[in-house]
Amino acid sequence: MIMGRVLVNRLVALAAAVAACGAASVAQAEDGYKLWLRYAPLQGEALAHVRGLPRVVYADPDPTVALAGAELARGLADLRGESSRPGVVVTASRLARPLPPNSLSLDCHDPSQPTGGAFAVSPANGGLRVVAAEPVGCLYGAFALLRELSLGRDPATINLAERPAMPLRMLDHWDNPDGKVERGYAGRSIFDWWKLPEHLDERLVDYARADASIGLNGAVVNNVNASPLFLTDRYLPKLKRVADAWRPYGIRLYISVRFSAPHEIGGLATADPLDPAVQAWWKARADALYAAIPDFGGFLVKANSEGEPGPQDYHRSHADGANALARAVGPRGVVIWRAFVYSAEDKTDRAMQAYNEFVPLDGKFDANVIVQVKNGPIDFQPREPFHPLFGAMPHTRLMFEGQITKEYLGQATHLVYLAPYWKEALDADTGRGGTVAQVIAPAGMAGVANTGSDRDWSGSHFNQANWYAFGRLAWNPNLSSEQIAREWAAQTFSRDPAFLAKVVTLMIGSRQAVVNYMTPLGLAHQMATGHHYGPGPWVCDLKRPEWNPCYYAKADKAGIGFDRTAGGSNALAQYAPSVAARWSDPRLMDEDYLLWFHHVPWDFRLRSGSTLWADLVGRYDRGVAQVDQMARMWAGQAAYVDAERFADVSDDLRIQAREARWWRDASIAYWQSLNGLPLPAGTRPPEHPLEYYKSLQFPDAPG
Ligand code: GCV
Repeated sequence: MIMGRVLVNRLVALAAAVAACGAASVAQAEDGYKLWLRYAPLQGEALAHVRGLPRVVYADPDPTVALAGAELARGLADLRGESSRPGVVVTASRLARPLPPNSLSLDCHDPSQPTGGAFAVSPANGGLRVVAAEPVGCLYGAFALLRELSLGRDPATINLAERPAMPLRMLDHWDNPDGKVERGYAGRSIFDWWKLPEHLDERLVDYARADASIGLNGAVVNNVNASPLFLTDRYLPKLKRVADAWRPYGIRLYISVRFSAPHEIGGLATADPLDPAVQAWWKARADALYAAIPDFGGFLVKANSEGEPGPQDYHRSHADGANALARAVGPRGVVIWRAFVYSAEDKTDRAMQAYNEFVPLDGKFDANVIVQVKNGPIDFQPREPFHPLFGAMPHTRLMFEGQITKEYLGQATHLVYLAPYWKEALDADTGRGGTVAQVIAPAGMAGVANTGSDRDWSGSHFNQANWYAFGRLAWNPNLSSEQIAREWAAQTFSRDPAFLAKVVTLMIGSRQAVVNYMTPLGLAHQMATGHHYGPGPWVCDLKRPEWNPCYYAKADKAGIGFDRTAGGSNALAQYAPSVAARWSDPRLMDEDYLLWFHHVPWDFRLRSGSTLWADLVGRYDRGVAQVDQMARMWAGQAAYVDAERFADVSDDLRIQAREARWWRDASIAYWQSLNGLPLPAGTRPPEHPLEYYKSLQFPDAPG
């Protein structure tokens, strides 16, 4: 965030507050730091309800239960508009039974309750009771109760019984030890490894609290393009300090490891996973980590991918590599092995390589190995079909990897709400015995984090919604995108129904808008190489073919699209027959995936009757119009949002509106240079000639 703008916004907000002095409800300037945990004072009947709740919270001295009690007392005071009078937390070694009347009680060691973070909340004895088998269940229950109350629910009607849908609910940080964040658009890393272990930034505690509030329970603290530093003795006390701070919030710490570390920092001649000395080295490192951090989560590995070292360097398989590390970790934790692989030598369709590599290994991974699969087969594109590995490895635990940081979706500034995007994959029927969400249920979900040192954490206020939504979906993938958007917007901005109706609509439509102005009709990877920000469909001169946007669109004078049918790469055959059948006929299929699977002529007729060319241009135009509409909707919300955050979002929408036009114009200019077709009647020509768009350079792009 630009300091000058922040300062100006603050002054504007202050001026507005002074001008409106005396008015009943002046929204105070906010910088977004509090995320969705603002607990803004309730009003009317909802206020009367929380004021009627007891002020005493009964907890026990377990650190997690104590946190839950304090959160409840503080949150209730804020909701009552009495922040200066937080309730009292009474701790006992175990709660007395019967429960004290007229109390809020946290009953957190009840063996009759399910384990794994489950909780129940119900009215009891004139108050409310949160019950769980373990302290962390109570913490989740306290946050859930506060969420319900924040949304205006009458406590007398609150009856919750929840358990997480999957055991691992994680964030992966692509943060480097020097503080830079790969594909990070929210400032620098939140981890200051240089000052640790002596200095622990309070932000790391606030981070853990935010994660816990949405049910997340793990974080990988460093980039998958991993530095071996994290395996050195020097980093042990640093990692320990963070893990200790996170433990009460139920967040387990994991690290990404570099496969060649035994050779690079261990002084061994090799990192061959079948070499006993290498195995002993990994075991010793794991033992040292567990001695410092008894609940250490485990290792995340990117191997033989994009130049990272891996077992194939020693003619071993991914299973050999993963199992060597898994045996070092043992039953104490897991090894999460990424399936994001594609090679410079392999000339098969990039979208097929992970499946080809991993399916033959099904059943060969140790029980504590989890294979982590991106939502789609390429790389977090605005729209991809679900990854064909889901459902295709029935004897291996598979985990879902989504990208919260919007590398290919407008990064910090474009407003794109990602819940509909992730749900498209999670809800997809694999045709092999369940949806993607069902396939991953025994393992979990990991989201590439969008957090950074910016005051608003995520580079923009609406990007916070994606962090929130990822946690909520990992907790329960059956939640609707609308419900999550409504919850988030009500807690983050305003509970006013008129505001929520507009903002939820804006959020829900935003994903299709970005698809329309960037990569409509199943196009993918049209972003300029390197920064992945703006359009670069013309790029075709990079050595590795699959790093060129032209590889994905396969456009020429005759047509456009990647033929993945039997006549082409036959990637379709990697899906279950029932799924492949849905996408095999370009005339009958869901046109959102048309050019992903088919190469068609420019005059191909879509079901609407228009030609592909006319429809494509129409979709770019629709994307631009959708962003304009989003900006108009937001412009009408000034009364509901503090001036600072209102201005921040307005500025971002202005950038998005300009850049949606840039995407549209550059793409149309390029396709036209290939097909030589006139624009459909009434269509605005691109603002500049193609050469202008090609000449744009962004050496200063973040991430
Ligand atoms: C961490 C994409 C990104 C890379 C990222 C890689 C991955 O290629 O552009 O920055 O590397 O995905 O997921 O490993």
